[in-house]
Amino acid sequence: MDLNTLVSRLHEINAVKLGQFKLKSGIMSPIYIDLRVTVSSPALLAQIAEMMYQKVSSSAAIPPLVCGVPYTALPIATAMSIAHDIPMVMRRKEAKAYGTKQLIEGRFKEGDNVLVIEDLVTSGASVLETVRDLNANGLVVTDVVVLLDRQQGARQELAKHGLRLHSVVTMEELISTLTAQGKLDGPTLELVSAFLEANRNVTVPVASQIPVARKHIAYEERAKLATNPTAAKLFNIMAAKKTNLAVAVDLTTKQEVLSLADSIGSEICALKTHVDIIDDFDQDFVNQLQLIATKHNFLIFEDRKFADIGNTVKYQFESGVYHISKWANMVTIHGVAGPAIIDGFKDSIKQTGAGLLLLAQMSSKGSLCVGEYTNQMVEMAKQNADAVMGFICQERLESMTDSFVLMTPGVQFNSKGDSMGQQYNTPDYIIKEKGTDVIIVGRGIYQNSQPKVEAIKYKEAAWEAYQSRLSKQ
Ligand code: S5P
Repeated sequence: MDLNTLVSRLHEINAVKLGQFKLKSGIMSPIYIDLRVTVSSPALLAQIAEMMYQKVSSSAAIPPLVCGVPYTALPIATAMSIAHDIPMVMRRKEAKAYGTKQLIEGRFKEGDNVLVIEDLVTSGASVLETVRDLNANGLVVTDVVVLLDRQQGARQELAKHGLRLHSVVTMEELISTLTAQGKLDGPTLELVSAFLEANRNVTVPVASQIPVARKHIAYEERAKLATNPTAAKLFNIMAAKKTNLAVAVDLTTKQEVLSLADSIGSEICALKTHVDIIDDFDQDFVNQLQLIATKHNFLIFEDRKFADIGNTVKYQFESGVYHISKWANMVTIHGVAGPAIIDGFKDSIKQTGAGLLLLAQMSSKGSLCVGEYTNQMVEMAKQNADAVMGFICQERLESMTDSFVLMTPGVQFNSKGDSMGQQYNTPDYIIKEKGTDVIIVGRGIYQNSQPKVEAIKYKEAAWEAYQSRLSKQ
């Protein structure tokens, strides 16, 4: 298909729209190209993919993999992949739900080169987001192909990142073809031409720069970066005791919890409680637990999962039977009520230096703590970095800075899950592959006939995974 036919077909299917449109970059444009509509014209879609393939192959070697920028370019990439038998990989746009989901789907190996396919580029920001994720997974990108280059800075921006841009048609060519075909004239043509002139090769800010590959740094260094005192304390304990194991002691009598705490205390950095499941909870329990914690140098972590408005959680934290604020070094909170929940903790935290752990992701099947919710939890933490010490999460996200501690439950050696939706991963997978800091193990340890022996196994596995993560870079 030649350019003339392509432009007329795009015009016919209403992929070229005239009016006032806000582009992703924030710029207002009198012309908008909507290539999403091409999914309703499969023959045209296939021809577009072919034109893009020809364009790249005329000046560069076609890489062994293709990847479309989500979402508009996915069908184009698929069409090219099928027509030329080039395997495809897919980038997930959403933050992943939990451990097992990959950011890049498909089979590939480190160092594979990927051709990035996009419908059109303005600033190049969307392409760079995809390249960033591909790079983070060890894939290499040298070439990017688009149907339309809007000529608003993308070529230069991509070149800065060592990326060659191939485009089938430029905005200038599109406009001149439309004009020659009599589809653009009078004031509209003037408007469009003026817009093109004013915005030609203007480099608009790119929202998402490709970050320098993030290094894993040692826990003792992380302690220095921490903005919450309990986070610093925890990192220091982990480094000193050489353990990134926290144990969830979900037992229901004082005696059981205390004797397990004393027996495994030397192996752990934190002990997680659910005090509301202890039948005979009393102040003596707290006193004894604190003595054991001091003896073995671990922190007490009450997994209360506060979720109400600020005023209510203040009472729940400080009052009632448990007086959690008096003894817990750290507590978990949900973000459903919005950032104001944190205000409920501020008074007591100022005095005790305790830390809040935000539930950014959960280990249970079908958890709703995913995507935008997770992103907002990270934002919430950053806005309250004095009170928030870290996250309960299933993976280290780029947005989670090194000042936060990342703690992951849903860990067992020999089970994939329970009958009530819990999902398990191994210590090695969580610490090495998912990049979080602390494993939280419950039944894997306290239900074992030899909990101390088992705790040592978990401790060693998680510590080895951490060391290998540090030495890999
Ligand atoms: O997403 C989560 C968050 C938490 S805090 N999934 C979890 O399982 N937890 C807690 O971790 C849960 O309440 C329990 O205390 C522990 C996991 O226990 P296990 O017996 O399944 O290892």
